[in-house]
Amino acid sequence: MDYREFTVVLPTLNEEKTIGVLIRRLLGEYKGISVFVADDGSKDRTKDVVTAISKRNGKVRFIDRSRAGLEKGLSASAIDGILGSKTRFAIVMDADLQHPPEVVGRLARRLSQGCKISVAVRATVKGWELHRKLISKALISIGYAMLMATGKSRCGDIFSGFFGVERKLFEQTYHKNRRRFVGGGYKILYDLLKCIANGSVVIGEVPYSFGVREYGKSKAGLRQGLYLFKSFLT
Ligand SMILES: Nc1nc2c(ncn2[C@@H]2O[C@H](COP(=O)(O)OP(=O)(O)O)[C@@H](O)[C@H]2O)c(=O)[nH]1
Ligand SMILES: [Mg+2]
Repeated sequence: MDYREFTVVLPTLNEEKTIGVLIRRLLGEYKGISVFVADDGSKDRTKDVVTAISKRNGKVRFIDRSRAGLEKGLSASAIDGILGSKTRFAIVMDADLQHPPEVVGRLARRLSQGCKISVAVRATVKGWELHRKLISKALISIGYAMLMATGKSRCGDIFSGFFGVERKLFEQTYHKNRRRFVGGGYKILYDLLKCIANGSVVIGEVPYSFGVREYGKSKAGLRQGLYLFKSFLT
């Protein structure tokens, strides 16, 4: 595998405890890979940790989105990272180690085999309270039904935050459908799927186990739930 064709996009908000470990693992396991950290003004040492690594490795980039006055949000940050990456493919993942770095290679392989999108599918989710599991299941059913009703391509985890995409496909889709991408939300993959021409892409799937967050705090909450309804309706 030639990892020079891949950029891992990492949206961050206060991930000082995990970001350094994650980037070093990615650089160690996937020779030649690029890393793009899109940060929304973390108040901890996230920026210091990443810029220290990027000084030694030109393939690691950091942007402080808050200084550029850009719209805040996980999806908005991921979009900037994908559009700003210079490689043929981009892989978006969380920076808190809940997305295992070893899955990146399997997502990359699917893309290099011809899938335009590859999705890490949560086969099990550890550590979520029952109410979060139930709400998630209900929302996934709604999203899935909406994709089905409009004849869109689907996959086993339409809300996954861990996926790879051919940059050209993303660029074209995003530029035609800018307003349908909800920057403040978490569900960029769903926004992408709902905008892609019917049945036009092959999606590769890689099952994995979504880990427990051991460091830092989840930023998911009611606000992201509301943004999801905006995603459904736009
Ligand atoms: N740039 C940016 N990253 C964010 C934002 N909210 C969350 N993240 C990052 O997105 C990833 C997933 O967030 P997290 O809170 O762990 O969501 P959860 O896993 O669904 O509970 C982590 O890398 C966060 O640092 C945001 O508003 N802006
Ligand atoms: Mg998380």
